[in-house]
Amino acid sequence: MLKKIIIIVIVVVIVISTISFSNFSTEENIEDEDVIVKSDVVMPTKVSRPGCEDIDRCYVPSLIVVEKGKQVTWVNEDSAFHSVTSGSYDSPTDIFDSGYLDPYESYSITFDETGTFDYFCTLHPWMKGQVLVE
Ligand SMILES: [Cu+2]
Repeated sequence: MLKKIIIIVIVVVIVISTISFSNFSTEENIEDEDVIVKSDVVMPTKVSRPGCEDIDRCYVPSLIVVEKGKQVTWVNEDSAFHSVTSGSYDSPTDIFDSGYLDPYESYSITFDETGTFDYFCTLHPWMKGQVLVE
């Protein structure tokens, strides 16, 4: 009987330590994620030359649908400067403007109003994207 109790105690201790260890690893993973910027939209390489608009890959994805109040993050993965500027090249709207984003720089905005927001790159007029806030 005593043997059984000892075995049960050992099993419980092993289970508890396994659970604590897995919790610890989860916390470590969250810390790692803070370092890496999670992108919703990417500016891929070579978009500083015309052509990406033909295959709809100047901003990827070129249309992003988000819920009202959610943040959208763009990451410039190209080796050239780019911007995320509201409106179109012919008529910018002054709602948001990232300014020139360095390679691997990110830009985030929270959309608090519903609607369709067109945006473009001030340096490369063929680069166009849309945010649909629902
Ligand atoms: Cu650009």
